[in-house]
Amino acid sequence: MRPRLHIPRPHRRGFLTAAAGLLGAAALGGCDRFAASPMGQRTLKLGEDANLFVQRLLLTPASLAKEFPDSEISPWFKPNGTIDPPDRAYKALAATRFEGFRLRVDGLVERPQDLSLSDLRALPARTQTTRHDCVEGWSAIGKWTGVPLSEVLQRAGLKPDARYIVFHCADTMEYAAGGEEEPETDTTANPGMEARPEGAENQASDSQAAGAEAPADEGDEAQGIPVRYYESIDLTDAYHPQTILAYDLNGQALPVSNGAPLRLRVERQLGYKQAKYIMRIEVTESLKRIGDGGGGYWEDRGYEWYAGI
Ligand SMILES: Nc1nc2c(c(=O)[nH]1)N[C@H]1C(S)=C(S)[C@@H](COP(=O)(O)O)O[C@H]1N2
Ligand SMILES: [Mo]
Repeated sequence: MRPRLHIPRPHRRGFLTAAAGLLGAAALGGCDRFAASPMGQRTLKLGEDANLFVQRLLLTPASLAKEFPDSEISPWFKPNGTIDPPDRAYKALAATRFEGFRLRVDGLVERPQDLSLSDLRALPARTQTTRHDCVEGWSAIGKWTGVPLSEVLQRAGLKPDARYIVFHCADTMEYAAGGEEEPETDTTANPGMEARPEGAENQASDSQAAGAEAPADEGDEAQGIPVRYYESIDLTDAYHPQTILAYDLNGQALPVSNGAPLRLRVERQLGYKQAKYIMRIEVTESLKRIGDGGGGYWEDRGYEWYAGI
């Protein structure tokens, strides 16, 4: 399946130009002040400031997902898909409450980053109460707090060829046989329904229960190569103000079941885009060489890459 951009390439420039036009009229908090200041005029150019500029352009009310009052927060945010990654490396991190966690940011960036949870919490934060919609047909409203993805990307600095942001997750979904035939996968499964094809999690926990040494994160002859969850978005969504790397849910540290220590919120898309257990963010020019090239674990199994709500 070919990934599709939300805004077809030829229209993208038009969209940004239109957004720029709105800048003159709309009151955008610090933005209009910045743009109007002599300093702003001078610094709104290509380079470092392009990130900020694009981010501000996208802060138009029409493009925001609906946000809800606290009174509408769901009493329980149903965990779905992987709820307890079987991977040994992940379990080790979870055991120390993610003290050793470092979010790796690499690929087409000027300055690769390794950010601890306290690094991430020290960056500007955004809180948003939004509705999550799973293709399975259920919804939940949660209050998410995290760092805008744009902040992290700005620190890393995108190279000119950057077009996609790929989220590599900790959780193994299945094992691929190395060098042999593709293992049979259940293409009828809905994201979140039977998210783990038979065996993956059980294999890992069974072998652990039995005291075997087989690591879920390195693969071996018996289990094959781990296929982990991954997702991707384009730069338009990456710089959207509601696109955050969330570390809190409803004012508490994100539970493991909902994606601890860090999960994506990309609010104008469906549940399966909301990558949990993010370990690494890779900036790429193309999605072709990642996974099976569809742009995500479920996309590789036939689901839409742009899963707009
Ligand atoms: N790493 C990872 N991210 C994931 C999934 C998963 O299995 N693994 N499932 C997706 C699906 S289908 C949904 S609906 C949401 C569920 O998020 P929740 O557990 O917070 O409800 O996570 C998405 N992100
Ligand atoms: Mo889902």
